[in-house]
Amino acid sequence: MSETVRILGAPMDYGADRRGVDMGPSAIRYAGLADRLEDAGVTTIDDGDLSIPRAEERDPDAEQPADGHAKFLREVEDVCTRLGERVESALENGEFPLVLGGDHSVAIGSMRGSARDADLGAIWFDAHADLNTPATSPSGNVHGMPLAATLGRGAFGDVDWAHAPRVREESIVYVGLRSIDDRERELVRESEMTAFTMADIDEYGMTAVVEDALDVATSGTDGVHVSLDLDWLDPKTAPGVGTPVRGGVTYREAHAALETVATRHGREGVVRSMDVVEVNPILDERNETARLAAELTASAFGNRIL
Ligand code: Z70
Ligand code: MN
Ligand code: MN
Ligand code: MN
Repeated sequence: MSETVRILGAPMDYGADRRGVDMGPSAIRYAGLADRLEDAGVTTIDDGDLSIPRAEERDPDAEQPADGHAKFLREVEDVCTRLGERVESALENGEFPLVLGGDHSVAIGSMRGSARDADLGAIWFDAHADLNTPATSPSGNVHGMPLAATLGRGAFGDVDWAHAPRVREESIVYVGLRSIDDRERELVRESEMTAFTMADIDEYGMTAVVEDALDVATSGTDGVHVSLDLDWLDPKTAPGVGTPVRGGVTYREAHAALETVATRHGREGVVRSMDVVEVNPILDERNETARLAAELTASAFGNRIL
């Protein structure tokens, strides 16, 4: 029986400074996401986009934690609550929820929904650690905080993320980490998360790293959430992102990584949910980052040449 993927658009840019990631869902769809997924043998249903008020209509600092800064906190919470409900009901229908961001704070909603009825592991394909709290964040941007929010770390003021108690630190794995804030480095070092940096990919190769990451994320869990931040790739390959960091993953490494995920998913059905985030069409070159996002998602569902 073929897998049914429910596409959930979350055109949210509250969590990032560079405007434009709210156009990510349209750009990824326009780049042929549904066709690429159908090439991979998957049935797709597109839910369209969540309705999200424009940032200009809101005050980023209307509600702030006593200690620290988290812009548009209430707005992010509202979107993530609605998104989490959609993710949960897709899973209850036996479908695979695929969330299109938007900035990376959408992952708070994806993981909350995915972890509601399951112990969840996660693989974080990202240049960044996204483990800041409002107190440690240098920017106040919530897209640098989704893992802290999910783990219930840090004080987010009155905002209760109703965080998924079923995501444990030891089930979270970074792949491709290469940009980390000073205070965040301590948080990662002291955590029980597993971190594979770009140096680990150089040393062991992408396929071996992703195999290990899957072993960690599946151990003692009911399934894995895959979070793909396009700034994971090298900016020469994926220029359409808000926070480019040089020295990233190549085109071939990226496909190899997602194909490794697909192989394991095909055998064991281990992946429950996925998000594809941080595509910024304004900064892109002829939609190539969005096209890459669509292709890599298809690779994650087993698309092959032969
Ligand atoms: C920085 C911060 C970040 C994504 C940038 C950057 C975080 N650590 N995350 N781009 N996706 O502001 O917290
Ligand atoms: Mn990120
Ligand atoms: Mn339920
Ligand atoms: Mn990132």
